[in-house]
Amino acid sequence: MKIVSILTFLSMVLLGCGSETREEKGKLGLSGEGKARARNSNISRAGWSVSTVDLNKDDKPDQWILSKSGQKRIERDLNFDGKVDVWQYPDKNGVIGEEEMDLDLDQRVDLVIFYEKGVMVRKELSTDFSGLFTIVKFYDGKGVLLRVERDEDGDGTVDIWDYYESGRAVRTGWDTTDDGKPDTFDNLG
Ligand SMILES: [Ca+2]
Ligand SMILES: [Ca+2]
Ligand SMILES: [Ca+2]
Ligand SMILES: [Ca+2]
Repeated sequence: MKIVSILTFLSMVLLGCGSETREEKGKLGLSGEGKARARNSNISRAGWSVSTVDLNKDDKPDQWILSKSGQKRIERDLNFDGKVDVWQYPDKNGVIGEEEMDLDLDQRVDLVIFYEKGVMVRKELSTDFSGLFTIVKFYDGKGVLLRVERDEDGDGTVDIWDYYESGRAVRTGWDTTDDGKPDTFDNLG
C-alpha cells in the first residue's frame, strides 16, 4: 500500500461516521493533552510484551500488539514503510476506545478518534500537522455530525462553533467576548 492509498483510507476515516456527550465549553477537547501526542518521543515499547503480525507477507512486521499488566495497545503500519502510523487503544474486551493517526507520516499524531462502545463520538484534528489540535468534531450515536468546534487562532480555546442538524450546518456561533463561550450567532439557511 502506497501513500496514496493510506491517504484514501484516512480520508475515508475523516469523512466517516459516530454520539456526543461532551459539554460545550471553551476548551478544545485536546488542549493540554494535545502536547502529549507527539508519539515519536514518548511512546516506548520498553516493558511491554510485543507480538507482531505481517499482513502483507513481506517478512516485515506491520502490526504490533503490545500488552502490559492488562493494558493493550495495537500499533499499525498502514503503508508498510516500517513506521507506525496508527495507534489503537482497546479496552479489556478488545473494543477500541481511542485511535491515533499520523496522517502526513512524520511520526507525529494529527488525528485522534474517540469511540464509545465501538461507535465514533469525537474526532480531534491538527489541520496543519503541527500537533496543535484546532478542530474537534462531535457525532451522535449513529455517525451524524452534531457540532464542530474550531480554535482559529490556535491559543487552545474555541472561537467558532458550527452546529449541525441532520448532517447539515444550521448555525454558527462566535466568541467575541473572549470568555470561551459563543455569544454571537448566525442562523444558516
Ligand atoms: Ca509486512
Ligand atoms: Ca508507516
Ligand atoms: Ca503527522
Ligand atoms: Ca482560540
